[in-house]
Amino acid sequence: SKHHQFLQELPKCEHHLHIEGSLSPSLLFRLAKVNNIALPDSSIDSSFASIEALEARYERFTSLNDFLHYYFIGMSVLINASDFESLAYEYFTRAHKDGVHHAEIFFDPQAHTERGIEYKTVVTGLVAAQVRAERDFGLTSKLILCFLRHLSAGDADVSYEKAVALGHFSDGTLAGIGMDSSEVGFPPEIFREVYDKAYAAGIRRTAHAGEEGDSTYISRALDICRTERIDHGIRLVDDEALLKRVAKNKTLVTMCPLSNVRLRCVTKVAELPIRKFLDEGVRFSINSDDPAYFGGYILDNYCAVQDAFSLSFKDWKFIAEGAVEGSWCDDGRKEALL
Ligand code: ES4
Ligand code: ZN
Repeated sequence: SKHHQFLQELPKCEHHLHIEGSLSPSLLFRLAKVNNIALPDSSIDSSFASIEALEARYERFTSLNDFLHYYFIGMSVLINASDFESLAYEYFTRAHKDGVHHAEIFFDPQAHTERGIEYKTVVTGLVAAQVRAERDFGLTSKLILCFLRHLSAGDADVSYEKAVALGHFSDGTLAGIGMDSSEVGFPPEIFREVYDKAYAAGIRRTAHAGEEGDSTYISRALDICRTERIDHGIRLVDDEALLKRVAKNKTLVTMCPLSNVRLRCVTKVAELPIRKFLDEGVRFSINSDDPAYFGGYILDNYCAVQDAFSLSFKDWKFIAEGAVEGSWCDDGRKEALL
């Protein structure tokens, strides 16, 4: 439709994309074969019988944890720097096609170091893809180091210090830190110390909050971890005062509509508080989260929002400008993006 042409051409920034979540079933099977990685036996989980069976399983996630089980198995096929480079370059190619001009990408170093892949291998591959994407498409990008919240605060600290020691925060490779994985039962304050260190060092901070967890996960991320963004944040609607505070402070909420439907946080996109956020002036961006798992890349998410809310040109202008303003790039790049 003509709206979707408009949405394709609209300059976009992506702020909520787990690079490991852009691993398609076809690349997963291909890398399992070339790297000689054993996937679960299909007599135990028939989802691994074929690409098609795995794709079908991805349409039936019942929760965040149900998804995460497949997400962690999937990334076990990533071994060499070149695997991470291929993965990220494929993502950038698709993002460019969808009209993304700037991307800030989550990655989960602990999920790789835990299985014997060095932090440096991961970053080397991702950076190689970033360099090619900027050269080939003019697409700028940054990495955001995420802590797995089902692991300990001590483990998070080891991951953080590794990045600090390699100078990846000071040299601009990493735009900041985040936290992801299972939310309920793993509140933000577990990671208070490492967030305090990042704050003291002037390193930017975000956290997944209010996806499956209630609105107190959002207030605790803001108050205790002093996050500058909230990833998902859909439970903001349950706390009117908190929502008004987020609007006033221009805190960026990175929304992922198709993810929220697939993980059954909402039953349909129309249930998301997008109209409320626009009316209250909450700054938010629309993102793809784990596009290979959730049935859509960023433009699919933009289109799903348009189909559900019939937004005006003015609404889209507010969203697009807010996404640039909320980006973690320098002012010169922001001016070019606007
Ligand atoms: C994630 Cl959708 C989502 N939520 C929390 N953690 C994640 N890691 C990858 N995708
Ligand atoms: Zn996410």
